Amino acid sequence: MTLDRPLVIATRNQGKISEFRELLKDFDIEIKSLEDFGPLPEVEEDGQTFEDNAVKKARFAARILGMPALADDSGLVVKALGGLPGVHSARYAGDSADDLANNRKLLEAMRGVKDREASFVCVIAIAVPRGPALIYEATCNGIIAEEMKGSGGFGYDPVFYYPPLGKTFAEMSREEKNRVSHRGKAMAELKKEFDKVLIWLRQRLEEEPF
Ligand code: ITT
Repeated sequence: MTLDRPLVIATRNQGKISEFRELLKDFDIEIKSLEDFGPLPEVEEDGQTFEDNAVKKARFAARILGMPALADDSGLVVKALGGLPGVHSARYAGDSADDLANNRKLLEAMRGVKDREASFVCVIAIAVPRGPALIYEATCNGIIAEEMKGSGGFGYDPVFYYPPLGKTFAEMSREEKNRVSHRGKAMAELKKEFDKVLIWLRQRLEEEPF
């Protein structure tokens, strides 16, 4: 089963792009990301939930590129912070914040806090330009570390300690992280059904030529 056009991973986040390329490497489809298309209009991520934002990103990319698109909206939900940074994870320390600034702000907010439980959440949406989207969601539970550790991964990986393996996400290889992470688990669900998803995409693309 294949597609007559590429599947676009609707992100410019290099960390996500390389994780998705690894996760989809066994399928006979051409994968592109927004990085392959040069400057494009930006979608406003103003949804109240991960699902709203994931669908918005997937549909927007599908519409402007005329191709099926897969988008991921994800973030870190910290119990003691009432769920923050949550859907605001990418911009926790400000609109142009980088990963380091976000991690520093989080460690500062968590200084002296005993309850350090947190979960990573990932919602994946697959869409064509019009009509419904497919949704896959998964979480991964862990602990906010006292300090950053490790140099792999991206985003909050250096501060997300995963007790079953005794290390932070940033101390894991990509394969190791994909086996247990929120994104890896959501993708495992999607991969189980991927042949059916490709049939669904083909039908939708035939019904709605664009
Ligand atoms: P796109 O919207 O283009 O996909 P983004 O980086 O803005 O890229 P999100 O809006 O989904 O992505 O924000 C998710 C943020 O949550 C991301 O910037 C990271 O800081 C964090 N995050 C998500 N998944 C993560 C992971 O596996 N490891 C570490 N941090 C992660």
